[in-house]
Amino acid sequence: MSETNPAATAPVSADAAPHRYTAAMAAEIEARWQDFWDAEGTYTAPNPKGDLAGDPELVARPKKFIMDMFPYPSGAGLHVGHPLGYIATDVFARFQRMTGHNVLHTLGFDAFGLPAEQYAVQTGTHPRVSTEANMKNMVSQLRRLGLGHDKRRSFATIDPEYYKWTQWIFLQIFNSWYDDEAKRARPIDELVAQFDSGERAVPGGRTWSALSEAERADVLGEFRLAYASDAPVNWCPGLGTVLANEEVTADGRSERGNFPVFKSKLRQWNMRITAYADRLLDDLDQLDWPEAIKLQQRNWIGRSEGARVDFPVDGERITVFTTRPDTLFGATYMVLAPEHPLVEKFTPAAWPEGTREAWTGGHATPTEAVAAYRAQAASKSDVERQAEAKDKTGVFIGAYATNPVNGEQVPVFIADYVLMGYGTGAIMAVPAGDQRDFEFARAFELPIRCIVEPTDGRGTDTATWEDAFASYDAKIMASSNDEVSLDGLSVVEAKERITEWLERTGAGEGTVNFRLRDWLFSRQRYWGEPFPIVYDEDGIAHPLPASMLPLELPEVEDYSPRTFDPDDADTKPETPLSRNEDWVHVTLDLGDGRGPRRYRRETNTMPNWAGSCWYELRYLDPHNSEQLVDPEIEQYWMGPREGLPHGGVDLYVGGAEHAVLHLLYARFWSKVLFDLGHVSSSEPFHKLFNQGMIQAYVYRDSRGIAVPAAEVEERDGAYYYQGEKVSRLLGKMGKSLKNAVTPDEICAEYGADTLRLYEMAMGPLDVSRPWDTRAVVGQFRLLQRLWRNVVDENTGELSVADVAESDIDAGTLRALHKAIDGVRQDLEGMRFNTAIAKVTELNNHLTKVGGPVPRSVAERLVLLVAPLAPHVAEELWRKLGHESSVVHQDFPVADPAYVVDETVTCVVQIKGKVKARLEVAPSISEGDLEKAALADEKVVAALDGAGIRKVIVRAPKLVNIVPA
Ligand code: ANZ
Repeated sequence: MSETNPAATAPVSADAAPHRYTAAMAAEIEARWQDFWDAEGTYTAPNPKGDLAGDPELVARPKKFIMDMFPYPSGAGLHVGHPLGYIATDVFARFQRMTGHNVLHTLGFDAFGLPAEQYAVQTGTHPRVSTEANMKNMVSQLRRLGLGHDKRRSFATIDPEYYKWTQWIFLQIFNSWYDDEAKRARPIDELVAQFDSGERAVPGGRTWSALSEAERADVLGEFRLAYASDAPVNWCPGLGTVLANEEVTADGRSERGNFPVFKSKLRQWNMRITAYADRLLDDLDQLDWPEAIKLQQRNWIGRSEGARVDFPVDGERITVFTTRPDTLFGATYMVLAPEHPLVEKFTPAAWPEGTREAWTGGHATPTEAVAAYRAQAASKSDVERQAEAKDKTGVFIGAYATNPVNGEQVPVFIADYVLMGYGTGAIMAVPAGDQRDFEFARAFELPIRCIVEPTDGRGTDTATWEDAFASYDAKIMASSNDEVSLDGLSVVEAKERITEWLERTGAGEGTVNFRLRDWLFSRQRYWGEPFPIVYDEDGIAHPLPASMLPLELPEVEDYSPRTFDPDDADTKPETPLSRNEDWVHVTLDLGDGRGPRRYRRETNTMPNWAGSCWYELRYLDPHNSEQLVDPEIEQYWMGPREGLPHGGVDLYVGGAEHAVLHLLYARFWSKVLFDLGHVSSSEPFHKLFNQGMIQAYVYRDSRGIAVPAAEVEERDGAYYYQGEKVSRLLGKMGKSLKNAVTPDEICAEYGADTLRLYEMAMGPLDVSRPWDTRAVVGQFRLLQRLWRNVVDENTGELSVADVAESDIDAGTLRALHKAIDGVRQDLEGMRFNTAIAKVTELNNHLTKVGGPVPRSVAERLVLLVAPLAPHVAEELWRKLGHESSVVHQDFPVADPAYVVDETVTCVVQIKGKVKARLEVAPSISEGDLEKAALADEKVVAALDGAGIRKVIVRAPKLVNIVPA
C-alpha cells in the first residue's frame, strides 16, 4: 500500500515543524512519564490496613478490583496479540480511577509449567533461571506499554513465599471434609469428634477407638477433600506423567504432545470437587459471565436428574442410574460395565439352560466369556468406548435380574458402552428409547418393546423400526402394573409418578447424577509445588505443620520424569523428586506428640493449575507472612456487596479457552476457603470478559511452509516472497508461523500510545481481529492532530485560548459534551473502539473549526484521552499548567443541555400559506424533509386528496407545496 510512515521517515526534515508529535517525541515522553509514575507510585492502590495501607481518602472510595489472567513467562516474549487484554483492563482501570474508585490493578506470573522444565531437560539450565530471565524480559516489554499496575503487589507462583500459601491451602483442603447436611466443608477434626462420640456411625460398623491408625486413615481418606486413591487415571507413558481428564483430547491422547493415554491404576492425589457440583452449578446464575462460558461449565458439571433403580438378582441387586425411569416397562435387558465389581459374583460356572449361542461369544463358560471380553475392553479408552460405533459388542454373563415394575427376568450383559465411572456403572437397557440399546438389541436379538407412542408415523411395531424413538413430547403406553399406570402420561408426568412408586415400594429413589469427576491433582514433574505431605513407615500420609512451610523444591540432577515407549501401557511413573534421596527420606518432628520419626516425602508435584487457583487473593496482601490474606483486606477488595452477591473480582479479563479448567478449579478453592472461614467471598471472579484474539496473516509457499510475513510483497492482489507466489490465510500470530509482530517494534515505530489506541480501535474487544501493521499509522495521526490542537508545532508552546465558557461557540460545546457523554458510556461498557471514534470526531471538529482551541475544551479533551493514551495525556496536562498527574483527575461530566439533539422548526406551506410546523434535525436531508412534510397530518388534511404539482424544499427550514 502507498501509505508512508511519517514517524519512521521523520527524523525532522528541513521543512517539518520542530515540535510535531513524532515517534522520537513519543519515545521521550513515554519514558519520562513511566519513570515519573514509578517514582511517584501513581498506581499504588492503598489497603485499609497493613504494609500497603495508605491514602485514607482513596480507601474511603468504592473499590474496583480489575484483573487479567496472568501470563506464563514464555521464552518467546510477547507479540502484539498478548497485551490486547492487558491494555483493555488498563484503559478500564484508568477510567475507574478517574470516576472516583480505589482501583487495584496489577499483574503477576503463572510461572510453574512445562516449557521451562523441558528447556531445563534440554539444556541443564535450572527452570528457575530461565523462568526468571523470561519474566524480566516480559516485565520490560510490559512496562513499555505504560500499564498502570501496582507493582508492589506483583509476584510469581514460583516464589517460595507464594507457594508456601499454595501448600497451606492444600493442607486446609486435606484437613477438611464436606458435610452434605450443612452443605459446606468443615475441619476434619469435627468429623473425627463425631465418629469418636458415636454421633456419626463409623463406616464398617466398628467404634472409632477400636480402629488402628491405618484403618482410621483409610476411613478419613473417604471423606477428606484432598485424598490419595488408587483410581484408574490417565497415564501417558510418552510424557511420563498422569493427566487430568481435562488434559486428554476427545480421541484419547494427550492434549500436549499428542501421545496415547491409557487408563492405569495408580496411587494419586485427588481433589473432591464433586462435593461442590451443586454449588458450582447454582452460583453460576449470579455471576456476570458470558453465557457461552456458563454453558460450558454447566455441561462440564453435567447435572442429570433421574432415578436409581434396584434390579434383584439371587438375593443381591444391581442398582442402575437412569434419566428415564418412565421407560422402566421397556427395559428388556441390563448391562454392567465390564469392570463392574459385581460381575464375578453374578457369573455362574455354566451357561443357564437355553442360553443363545449368539450371547456367549463362542465361549464354553460364562467365566471364560467374561474374562475374554474384559481383556478386550481394557485396551480401549473411555472415549473410544463411548463412540457411536454401529457394531455394539458385549457378552451375556449367564445371570438374569428381575425388572421391579413387572417381575420380568431380564438377561444381564457386560458391554463396553457402559462406563464404570458414570452413574452406578450399570444400566437398564431400553432399546425402544435409546439408540445404543437399540443397536445392541438388534445385534443380540433382544426384545424391543414400544413404551412411548411414536409421533413420527412409524407405528408401534418395533420390528419395522430403523432406530430408537426418543421424544419428550410423546405419550407413554403399555406401561402399567397392578399398582401404577403411566399410560397416557407425558414423559415428565410419568417420571414423577414412577419415581413416587419406586420410593414407596423401596425399589428405587429419585436422584441427581453429575458428569463432573474428582480432580486428579498430582503430576510426575519437577517444576511444580511439592506436596506438604510425608508418609510414615506404615505408609500413612501426614500433613506437614504450617510451620514447616514453604517446603521448597529440592535441587536435582535430572529434571525429566522418566518417559517410556508411548504405546507401552504397562509402565509406571517415576518422579524427578524421587531421585534426591536426602530430600525424600527425612527425620521430622511433626509436632503431633510422637516426637522425631523417619518419614518419606511425597514426590509428586501439584499440577500447574494450583498456583492460579487463588492468586487474586494474594494480590490483596502480597507480603503477609502470617496469613494468606488479612480478612479485613480481603473483605474490602473481594467481599460480597450489592450487585456482587458472592463477592469477587469486579472484572476479570482473559481468553475463552479457560472455560472449565482454571475457572472451575479457582471457583472450587474459593468455596473451600469460604467454607472454612478464611475469606468472605465465595466466588473468585464476579464479572468475566473474554477478549477476542488478534489474528495475523500466514503466508505459505507452494510446499505449504510458512514464510516470513514481513518480507512478503503484494502485487495486483497477489502475494510474493522472494519472487515466488505465496498463499495468504488468516491464522494465529506466532513465531512458528513467522508472522509475529512485537509490541517493541510498534512502540519503536510510533510509541506505546499509538499501539494502545490501535489495539483498542481494531474492533469490539470480544471479537477476533486481523492485525494490520499498515493501519497503525491511522492512530498515530490522531495523536498528531490532538497534539496540534493543544501545542504550537513550531514553538512547542501551548496554543490554546483562554476563552470564557459563554464565549465558546455552541457547535463546539455540543461536540464536546456529546463526546464526553458518549466516551463515558463507552468506557464504562468496555466499548473502547467506539470511545476512540468519538474522541476522533471531537478532535476532528476542533481541527475543522480552526483557530486556537479554548483551554477548557482542550483540557476536557485531554482528560477523555487519558485512559486510552496516558503518556501523551500526561504531557499535555502538564503543558496545560497542571502540577498533579492526570491519572487521578475527575473524568469530565457532560452537560445534558448540550447532549440532547438540537432541532430546528421547519415551516410547511401550501400555496404560500403556512399549514404546519415540524421539529427536525438541522442535518436532515431534502428527501427526508419532503417525506416528513407530506406525511404530516395537517398537510394531508389541507391537501384533501389533491395531487401535487411541485414541492420546493429548502432544508432544514422550509417546504413549499404546490398542489396540482
Ligand atoms: C434408561 C434410558 C432410556 C436411558 C432412554 C436413556 C434413554 P445422561 O443424561 O448423560 O446422564 N447411562 C447411565 N449410566 C451409564 C454408564 N455408566 N455408561 C453409559 N451409559 C449410562 O445419561 C444418563 C443415561 O445414560 C441413563 O438413562 C442410562 O440410560 C445411560 F430412553 O436409562 B438411560
